[in-house]
Amino acid sequence: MSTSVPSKLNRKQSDVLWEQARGVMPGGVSSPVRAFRAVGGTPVFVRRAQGPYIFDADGFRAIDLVGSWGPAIAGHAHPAVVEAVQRATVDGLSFGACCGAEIALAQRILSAFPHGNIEMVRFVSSGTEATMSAVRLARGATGRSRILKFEGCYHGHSDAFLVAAGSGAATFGTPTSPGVPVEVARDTLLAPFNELDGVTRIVRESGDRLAAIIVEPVAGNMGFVRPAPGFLQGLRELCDRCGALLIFDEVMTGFRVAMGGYQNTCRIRPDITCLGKVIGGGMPVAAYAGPKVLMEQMSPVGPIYQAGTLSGNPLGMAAGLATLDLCAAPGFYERLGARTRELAAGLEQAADVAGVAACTDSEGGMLGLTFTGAPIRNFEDAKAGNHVRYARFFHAMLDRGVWLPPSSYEAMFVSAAHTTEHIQSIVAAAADSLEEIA
Ligand code: KE4
Repeated sequence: MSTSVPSKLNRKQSDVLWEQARGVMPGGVSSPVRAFRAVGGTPVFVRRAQGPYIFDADGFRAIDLVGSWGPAIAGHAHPAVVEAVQRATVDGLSFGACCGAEIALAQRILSAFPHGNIEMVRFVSSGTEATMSAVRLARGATGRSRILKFEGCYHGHSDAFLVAAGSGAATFGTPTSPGVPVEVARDTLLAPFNELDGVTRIVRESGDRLAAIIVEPVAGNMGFVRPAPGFLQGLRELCDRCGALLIFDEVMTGFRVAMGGYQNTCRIRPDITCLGKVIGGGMPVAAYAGPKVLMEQMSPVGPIYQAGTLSGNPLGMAAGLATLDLCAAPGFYERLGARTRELAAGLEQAADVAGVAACTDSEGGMLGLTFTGAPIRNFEDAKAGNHVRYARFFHAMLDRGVWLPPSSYEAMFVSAAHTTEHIQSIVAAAADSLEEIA
């Protein structure tokens, strides 16, 4: 949807690169959201990033609230992370063999989940691999084929997840993408996020065929949507009732909203946890994790197969360890959460002054801004937001040196490198921008 007034700044070099990119890569990008289809204009080409900033091909600097979609929690190119990766690099980039760094990062992750539901970790190279493998584990362990996901939750691009709901409370999936066989989609059920009625009916009618319920415990792919009181607990009880496994997709929330993840905040214990983003500190690292009795059903111990050339890659392990070291500093999440709440409050106040309907919410270092009159609770609410206004806000902020997610169906991410001064600059830019677009 090309809707907004593209950037007023002269981004000549980005235009040149954009032309070249579209000649050699589909849509000019390696991942669709980067193409600015939702906000219009020429995508930014980042030349380098440092701390809270990105620097684009035209030399413009912007305060970054995308943070590589979550990994840059310590700020871009943090010296400790860079040094750890440089040190690992000189010993070789990839072995395709066991290495001690995998054990160290696995132990570090396990230590962040002290409640007994996570005893083993398997590393993969993307969030998609993590959730795809978690579903295969759930299907293999239960001998069942159906899974249930929630509208508006995104779990990566494996076939089982590229399905849309039909009408009604909980329905069979229909493919949202060519290439996804109907037969695959029909094994994925959809229900509205934050509602238990549809899930309860599914469990009552055919819970004995349900392998897993997968959910983002705090949704970050339809904007930021907080779980309603009792929702996650209800899913846990429904899974216990029918023998399905509960999968928390914490690829985004893991080590982002708290040490470990949101499950440590909400105290609901999933059977399988998917992680990514922060645990790789910017390198391609993700993981799925759970109790030994489940995880040891994975090859080579058990019969359920999953593999990966670059899984447990030494550079990724080094970046992840250095990042989690920084996250383990005393008060890290308290400071990050306070800074993020300060931003959320500032944005909401700026909208209020400009007479623009907007809602914000945040958890740890993750926040959402929607141009709606009330907080969004599900995908229907998210779709009803003013997306044209968001697109205009995006460019107005970019022109003022603030880089927001190029889609209103995303969350924003604050890093430890964002100071109060950065937050105040963002809020000032927002006040100006909202006045311009109101
Ligand atoms: P990747 O395969 O992109 O590493 O992870 C997939 C994934 C799984 N689960 C959750 C909760 C996720 O948010 C993601 C990926 N997040 C998007 C941003 N919303 C990645 C950005 C992109 O697609 O380019």
